[in-house]
Formats: sequence, structure tokens, C-alpha cells
Amino acid sequence: MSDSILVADAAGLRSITLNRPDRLNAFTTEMLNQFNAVLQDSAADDAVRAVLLTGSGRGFCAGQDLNDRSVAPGGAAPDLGESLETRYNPAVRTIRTMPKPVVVAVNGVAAGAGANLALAGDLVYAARSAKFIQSFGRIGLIPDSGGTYFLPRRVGSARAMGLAMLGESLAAEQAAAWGLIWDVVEDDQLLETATEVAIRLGGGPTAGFAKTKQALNASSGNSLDVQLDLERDLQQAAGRSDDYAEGVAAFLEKRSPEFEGR
Ligand code: T3D
Repeated sequence: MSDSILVADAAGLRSITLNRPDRLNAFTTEMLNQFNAVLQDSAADDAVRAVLLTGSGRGFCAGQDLNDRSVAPGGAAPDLGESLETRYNPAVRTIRTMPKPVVVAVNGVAAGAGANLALAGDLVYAARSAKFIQSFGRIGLIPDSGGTYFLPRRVGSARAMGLAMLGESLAAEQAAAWGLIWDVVEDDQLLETATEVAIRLGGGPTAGFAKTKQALNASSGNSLDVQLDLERDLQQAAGRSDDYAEGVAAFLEKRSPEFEGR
């Protein structure tokens, strides 16, 4: 793995760190390809029970590296549709669908696709000094990487439009108050808090968490009837899991459960 994506595995937790701090962890094509490869491996590897995503240095991620997007006068415009189809969209999809919790620790500024990749996580913590910027409009683009999906659903259409059109910084505290992220943590506590939560989730009934994730992610596109049917089917499967049997047994025996994620 190149130095721009750091991967560390410990006790079922995979930590992924975006690591181009001198560019606020902006993505080059190679870095994004490697990020996708790590995400897909994390999704497929049963030994990985939870994922923690963060950035190194003072930023989380500034989105696409714009050095790779300058066009010489008369030169061909880059095909951003191809870039989204082959790199950004797969990353969002993998984060959203991987059958295990993804905790994101937003350690600093998250801009453009960097902001929306963070929002794709299941539990998003941000350092108090972090900020979220839908910077796309400043360079003539639209919010991508799920921005036009996540923003209106979490903060409402008026705030989504303001964030997208104005491209102003949204402070971490305001992001939490608006329901865009889960919580704000003091800067020097962020990594410890997010890691502790990710380890706790990874030691939990992760197959059940995967079904919870599936149901919640599906809900905004479903009618109540369809969602009730989905809950029925997923709960039926959950009720047949070893973790459910263990959870009930541990409760009745007044001991801590030992979940295996199946
Ligand atoms: O293209 C496709 O494939 C389609 C997909 C597009 C998705 C996208 O993400 S488009 C949006 C791209 N991102 C941006 O527009 C954000 C650009 N960055 C900024 O606006 C600012 O850097 C921030 C608001 C994020 C942070 O500002 P600040 O003042 O804290 O830091 P800075 O001084 O601007 O940045 C520090 C360095 O990082 C600086 O380099 P230098 O001067 O020290 O050599 C800056 O140029 C570099 N940097 C920051 N963001 C990017 C970047 N370099 C390349 N690409 C970047 N996106």
C-alpha cells in the first residue's frame, strides 16, 4: 500500500488513514484507486469487524486534487462523470453497503468529495475544530459523492441548498446540531473516542449491525409497507443468528455476551 493510504489492523478493527497531509489529504487518482481497494477488502474480509476512517495532519480530506484537473487553453476537459463512476461512487457505495460499521473521525477540514465521503460513514465524529465545506459550487461543480442525497435527508432542503450554493464552512458543532453528523469531540480526544467506539462496535453483533445499516439506508426510498416487510425479513434472519442466541443467553445468565458477528 502506498503511503497516501495507511492501513492498520488490530483486534478486528481496520483503521484507514488518508495520508497526504501537505494537500489536506486531497485524492489523486492513484490514491483513490487504493482507497477503493482497501474499502473493498475491508468489506470482504470477515476478520475485519469494524472500520475507522480518518485523515492525517490538520485536514480530513479536501476532495479531488485539483492539480490533476487544470486544463490547458484549448485542451480537453476532464471527464468527471468517468471519475465519479469509476472511483468516487464505488467508494461511497462500498462504505454504505459494507456489512459492518464504518466510524469516521473527521479530524479537520472536510471539503468537496472529502466532506461527502465522510458523511457516507455510519457514525461520524468530528473534532471541535473541524469544518465541512460543500466547496463544489466555488469551482462550478455540483455536490457529488452522495452530497445531493445525504444533505437534504439530514439537514432539510433549505439548509442543503444553502450549504451547496454558498459553499461556506459549517462548523462541527453546527453540523452536529443540524443532524449532519453524530457527535463533536474535543480535538485531542477525537481519535481515542472514535477508536473506542469502533472497537466496541466491532466486538458487538456485527451481522445485526449490518442488517440495521441495510434497513436504515433503505428507509428513505421506501413506503412504510415496504419498510415493514424489509424489517420482517431482516429480523427473521437476525433471529436465526448465533449472536441473537448468545445475546439472549447472556442476558438471562446475567453475563456479558460474546458476539462473533454471525
Ligand atoms: O474531479 C473529479 O474527479 C470529480 C470529483 C470532484 C470532487 C471534488 O472533490 S471537487 C472539490 C475539490 N476540492 C476543493 O475544491 C477544495 C479546495 N480546497 C480548499 O478550498 C481549501 O484548501 C480548504 C477550504 C479545504 C482549506 O483551506 P485552508 O486555508 O485551511 O488550507 P489551504 O492553504 O487552502 O490548503 C493547504 C494546502 O493544501 C495548499 O497547498 P500549499 O499552498 O500549501 O502548497 C492547498 O493548495 C492544498 N490543497 C487543498 N485542497 C486541495 C489542495 N491541493 C489540491 N487539491 C485540493 N483539493
